[in-house]
Amino acid sequence: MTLKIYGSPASKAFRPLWAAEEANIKYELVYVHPKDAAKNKDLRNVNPLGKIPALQDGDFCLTESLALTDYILRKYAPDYLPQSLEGQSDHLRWTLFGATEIEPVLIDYLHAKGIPFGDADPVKAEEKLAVLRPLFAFLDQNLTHGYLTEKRFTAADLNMASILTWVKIGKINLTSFPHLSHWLDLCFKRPAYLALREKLRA
Ligand SMILES: N[C@@H](CCC(=O)N[C@@H](CS)C(=O)NCC(=O)O)C(=O)O
Repeated sequence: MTLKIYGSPASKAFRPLWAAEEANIKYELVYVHPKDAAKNKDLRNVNPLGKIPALQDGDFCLTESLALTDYILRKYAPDYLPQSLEGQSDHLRWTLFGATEIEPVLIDYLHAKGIPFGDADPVKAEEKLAVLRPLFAFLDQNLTHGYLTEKRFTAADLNMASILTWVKIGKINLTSFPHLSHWLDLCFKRPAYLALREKLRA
């Protein structure tokens, strides 16, 4: 049975879709718009909370976008997982740092910029940027070897870069963080990332 990913590409479903492209597996995107998620019966069979993304692989169902990327890569492309104990701990560290420290502030920042809709609040946007800058500086310092761990692209990079797609959407200027900026460019130029963008455009 083909692995199914429920969600819309413009949501956090982009994360497992990217992982599936990196793993080069056959998968089906079951399109569910966030607005319709709560009342979509098929989705609720996979995720009773009615949130996207959700994954179904045979009898196995899973939720949480970053758990989905981990599952896909661990099962279908295990080389993407860091091999060393330190690398595995880094993977967990960066995934948690991205999800708990960076993402909530980034989302607040976007809302303060009026994205995706609503009134912009420039003062609040600047406050949120002031919180983000030291977090970006910390990432920058940890990217001097090119990638977040094991000096190669791993699941840790995929998770962090997929969280930082919000940086692109918010057009945040990263020139003060050259390592971070270079690394993010490399991530967004990966063949699997570009192939996914192309597929979604078609
Ligand atoms: N922590 C969850 C967040 C899931 C989530 O909030 N998904 C949003 C779209 S990105 C959603 O389903 N919204 C619809 C709703 O809450 O009714 C994850 O990373 O997968």
